[in-house]
Amino acid sequence: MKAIPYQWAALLIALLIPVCANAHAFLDHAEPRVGSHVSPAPLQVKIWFTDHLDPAGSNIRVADATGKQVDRGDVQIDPNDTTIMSVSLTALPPGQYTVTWHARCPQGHNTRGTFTFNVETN
Ligand SMILES: [Cu+2]
Repeated sequence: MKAIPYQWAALLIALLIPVCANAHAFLDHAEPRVGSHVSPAPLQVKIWFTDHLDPAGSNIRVADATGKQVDRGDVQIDPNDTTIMSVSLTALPPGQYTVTWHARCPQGHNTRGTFTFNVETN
C-alpha cells in the first residue's frame, strides 16, 4: 500500500491539468466582430472572453493603420460580468484598425491576441 500516495498524486495531476487548461481567458467574440467591415464607425471595442479577467493584467489597445493609438485609454471590465472588457474609441475615419488584447485569468495565466476590423465609408 506504499504506492497509494503516488497514485493520489497522479490522480491530482490528472484532475488539475484539464481544469487549468480550460481556465484561460481567450477571446470568445468581439464587437465589432473579428475581421468585420462596419459602418458607421463603432464608439467602442468590446470583447467577450472565455474566463473572468484580472484587471491587473488585462488591457485592450486599438491602433490605426499607421500604429497610432485611437482608443481613449479607458479600458474597463464590466463589474456585472468580469468576462467582458471594453475600451471607447475616438472618432474613427474609414480605414483598417488593429485591436491588441492582453488578458489574465484569475489563476494568473496570461493570454494575448490581435484582430482587425475595417471602418467603411457611409
Ligand atoms: Cu488560466
